[in-house]
Amino acid sequence: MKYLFSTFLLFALFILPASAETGYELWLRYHKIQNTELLNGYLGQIKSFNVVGSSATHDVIRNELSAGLSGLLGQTFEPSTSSKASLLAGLSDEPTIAQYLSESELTQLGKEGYLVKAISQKESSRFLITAKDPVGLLYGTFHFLKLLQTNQNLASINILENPKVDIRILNHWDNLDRTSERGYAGFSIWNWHKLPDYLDQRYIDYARANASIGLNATVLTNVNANALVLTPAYLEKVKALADLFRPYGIKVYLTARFSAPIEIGGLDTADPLNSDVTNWWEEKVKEIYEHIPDFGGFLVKANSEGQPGPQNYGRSHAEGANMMADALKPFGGVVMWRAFVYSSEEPDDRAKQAYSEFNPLDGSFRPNVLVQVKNGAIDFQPREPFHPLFGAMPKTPVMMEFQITQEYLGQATQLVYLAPMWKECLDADTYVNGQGSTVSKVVDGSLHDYSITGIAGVANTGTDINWTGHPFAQANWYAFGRLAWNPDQTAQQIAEDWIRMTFNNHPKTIAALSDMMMNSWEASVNYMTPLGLHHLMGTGHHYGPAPWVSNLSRADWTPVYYHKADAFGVGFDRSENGSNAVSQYAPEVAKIFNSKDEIPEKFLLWFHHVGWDFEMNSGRTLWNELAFRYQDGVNTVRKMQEQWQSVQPKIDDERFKSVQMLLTIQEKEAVWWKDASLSYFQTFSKRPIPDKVEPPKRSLEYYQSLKFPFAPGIRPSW
Ligand code: BDP
Repeated sequence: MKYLFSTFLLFALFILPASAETGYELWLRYHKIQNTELLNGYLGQIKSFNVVGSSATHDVIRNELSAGLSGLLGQTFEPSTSSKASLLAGLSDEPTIAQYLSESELTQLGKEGYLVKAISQKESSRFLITAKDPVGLLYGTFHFLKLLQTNQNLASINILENPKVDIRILNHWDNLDRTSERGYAGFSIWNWHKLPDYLDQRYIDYARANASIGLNATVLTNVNANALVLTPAYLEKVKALADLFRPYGIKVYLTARFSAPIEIGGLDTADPLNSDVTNWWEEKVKEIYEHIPDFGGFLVKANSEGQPGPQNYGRSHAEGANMMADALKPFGGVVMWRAFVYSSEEPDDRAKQAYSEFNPLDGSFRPNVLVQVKNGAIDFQPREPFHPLFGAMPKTPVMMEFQITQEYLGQATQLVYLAPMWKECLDADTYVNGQGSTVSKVVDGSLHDYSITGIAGVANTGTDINWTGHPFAQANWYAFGRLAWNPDQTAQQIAEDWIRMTFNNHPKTIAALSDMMMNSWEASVNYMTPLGLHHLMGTGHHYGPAPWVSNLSRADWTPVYYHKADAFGVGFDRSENGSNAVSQYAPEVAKIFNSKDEIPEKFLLWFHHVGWDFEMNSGRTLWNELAFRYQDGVNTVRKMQEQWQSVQPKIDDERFKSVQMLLTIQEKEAVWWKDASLSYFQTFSKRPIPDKVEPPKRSLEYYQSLKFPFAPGIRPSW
């Protein structure tokens, strides 16, 4: 027995890896730097650190630097109090720090901004991290650790950063029963039942992860809201989370169900102009701020997909939003009012409805209301042209809503790096104030001089050990934070940083993984919805292809409404001759979108119904091009499989196998999308599958028969 035990110990010590790479650490892996040149060079001169000053955030910084420096540099680091420490961190008005700062550095440093610089003297390298507020100092600390993790040369480092957007927020579509709408990584990370007394370590690690990428806010609950979260018992729980997140600079927000005064307030109306209703909200908001003095405010989905709202009482979205904004104003809170609305009666093109509803309301919202607009006018489809509301509300802060969780982009079985998609939208030119009026200038407030700005991402976190289900889905959380901080960064740079921090700094790893990531979104668009097609997914769960579905309770929930395939061709005519959705864009943009010949082909079928034999840029007919795109998407996934295989020696077994299996699933799913879609569209085009395109493996009837009653992420009532 004794022998057996010691044999096991030996096995455990020498054969099992020191710590399994579960992915739990995310990009905050502080494993010893492998580059000995760096370690023996100036990094070796980092012997001590001193975080000057005190606050809960300062303590967080000390812990992070102890863990980070000890792990990365391979020796124990404890906080020191020496003003000669190799790394000094502190607010810019601390005398120990101030002596190293110039006037111009001080003027350039804004709220939440930071400065990281080398203050080398003689032969010894020393470094300084400073900011005007503690959270800026925390951001600077994470930046410094990132420089180490990514093996950058620190010798003459001098980085001054300020965030470009004020509210950088995650939206959790999490329910109080711990299910997560459109969540593919297990249950909600909020354990409401055990809160407020049980404070899971995950909450802290969640806050660390967000702070490390500059996120400063979170909405804990689903936009399809449950009013119970506003009751005293739940507010205690919310307070517990808010208290934990505060040192990390993260403010808590909640979704507010418009009918809460009826459901939990005992009133018989939620009319925003009724004084009992306004009083109820005022009292409720007061109660919330007694629990959470820095509460951020409300996110509201109203009169959309069955949610209650002001229109139930004949009032406008502005009247509803302003009522809540007035209640929040004395405490500095804001309302994020969603523009994701489409009427159940309205026969108009769904893509036009949000603009039609909100554009006339520009100027009628209170200053503490932001209108939250999805990147595209339909619904987080694999690719959408930018939403026409960007640029169309100069007097109302319009904030961006991206979806990090991959509801329509492969859920948790596909590697799809979303930063290139977000960049395509942010970099798009609205032309509203002439050339260069990009969406990112709307979002960062510079185009219309907004007094408050925001960018939201629908979170992809869950209870899975690696947080996001697919190991590469972590990159989307990471990239969202980085782009929220500064929408002008490139998707490639963000990918490279993430790869270095999450995997390793080997050039082969970086080259292979960044290539896979950078091509993955275009590939997924090709094998799901090429050339501007959209909304072709399975009903309810949105998993897999179902372009044939035509019989749902509303026409604009069916794929056939969107692709309009017939004997002539395919695509939704939104040109002047069709729904005229093009007219919602500035004339320069509308002109291009309106023309079949000028429009970029990626948006062709979004705006036009095009004949099967229409000649594409490649010289192929539309039908052949469609088939080629589907095949191209599949081929890219196969290439991704090879690229992953090529880095096997550089990746730990655990994550290697996990991604390998997921890529096998992705390849099958890509082929399935191609085969099901082409078999279906062929019933209209009546043209052969071109050479070099693999013919569908099964019959159309087979694809139509597939059912997925337990696909994840679906709301039980859908
Ligand atoms: C759709 C989702 C649905 C959400 C809705 C929204 O399918 O679950 O409730 O968006 O954003 O994409 O409100």
